[in-house]
Amino acid sequence: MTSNKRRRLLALCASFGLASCAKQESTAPKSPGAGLSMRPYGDRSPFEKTLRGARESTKSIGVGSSRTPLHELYGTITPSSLHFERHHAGVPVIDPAQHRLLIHGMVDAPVSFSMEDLRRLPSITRPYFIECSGNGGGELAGNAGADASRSHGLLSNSEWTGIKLSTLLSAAKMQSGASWVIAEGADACRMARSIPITKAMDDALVVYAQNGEAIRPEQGYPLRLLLPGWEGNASIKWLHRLHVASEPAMSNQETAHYTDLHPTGKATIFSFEMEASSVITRPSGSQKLAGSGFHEISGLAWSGRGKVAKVEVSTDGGKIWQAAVLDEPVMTKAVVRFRMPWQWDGQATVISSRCIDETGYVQPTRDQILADRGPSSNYHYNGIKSWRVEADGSVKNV
Ligand SMILES: Nc1nc2c(c(=O)[nH]1)N[C@H]1C(S)=C(S)[C@@H](COP(=O)(O)O)O[C@H]1N2
Ligand SMILES: [Mo]
Repeated sequence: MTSNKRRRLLALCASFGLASCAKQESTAPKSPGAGLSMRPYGDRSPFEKTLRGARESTKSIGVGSSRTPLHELYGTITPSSLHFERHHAGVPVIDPAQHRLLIHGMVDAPVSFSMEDLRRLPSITRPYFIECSGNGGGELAGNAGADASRSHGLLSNSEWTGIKLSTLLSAAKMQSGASWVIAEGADACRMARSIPITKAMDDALVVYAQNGEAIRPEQGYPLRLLLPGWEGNASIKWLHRLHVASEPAMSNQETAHYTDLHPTGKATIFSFEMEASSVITRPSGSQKLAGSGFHEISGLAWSGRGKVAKVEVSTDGGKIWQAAVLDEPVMTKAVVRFRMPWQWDGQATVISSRCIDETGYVQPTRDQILADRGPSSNYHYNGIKSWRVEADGSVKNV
């Protein structure tokens, strides 16, 4: 270590008050049996009290959503058990041995795949985020909750394994004129969304695994559609049917919901892409800084249009913006962790982050969004997120 580096490290330790560790007692148990016994399916340390993100009120049985506690997590992968959930008609219990995926409509060779058939096909594993287009809506409405789970918790990032949808559609031999694929789920409402054929043949996947094991029932077991970078609603869970057509279905979910209402009363439909966004998770709402001095600022950034190119952080209420470090590798349409060292002077301030993606798109402010679209649609809200740090170290939503 160069003497310069050593001096900086010592200064850092001093800023934490890490002077003496001579008197540290060992916490090691006296015998191997005094700890936890091995379990068939592991669990976290009993000291980790992280709860699944607060469940919203449910209008009827099985309908509702839960949020990922972004402010309590590290890295980029969301533990499967903490993946957010959005169900419109409950979580069906599906025996994979009985499950089939039917591809029909404008195809020369209609085909019905069993799960065993699907697992024989060439597979692919990649991290991608899923974000509900309702994420951040509370920020626009001005009633977002206290923490990053409430403000941005309809976002999760998993490593998915499955098959390219293009592989399956090629097997079914699409006819000319085919321009939409209508995907339908095997839940009580048979939720359906129409997907343009260009997306279906580009990076769309049909996935059966999440973070190294079968996807959870709540994420669509045994099979879901995964449309990288597009609004979560279109990634149909419990996928059992793909109908190839020349027109979209104009289903309930793509006409009555998940459309963007303009102040004129007209609405945009089929607004699929999730635009660049970011949120500082540490320090963030409901956390408390232990004192002035060094703190790492860290958070998540993502773009449905490709890779995150840059994240900028401000610690003075938006006057000066500095580039944060992005954890490599930066993956397309996946969540990226950004970090910036910060010496907090102990004064009340506002911290914010803004994401710039590889297309050059810059995450807008809330005021810009209001000026562009008006206040009537709270889908696809991606405004710059700020947290207020009080002089006593407590962090609040602003
Ligand atoms: N079949 C079916 N697919 C569905 C839904 C649903 O209710 N039924 N919810 C959609 C919505 S609105 C979102 S945001 C995502 C949520 O995926 P997740 O619950 O795995 O997080 O799934 C989508 N796919
Ligand atoms: Mo959603």
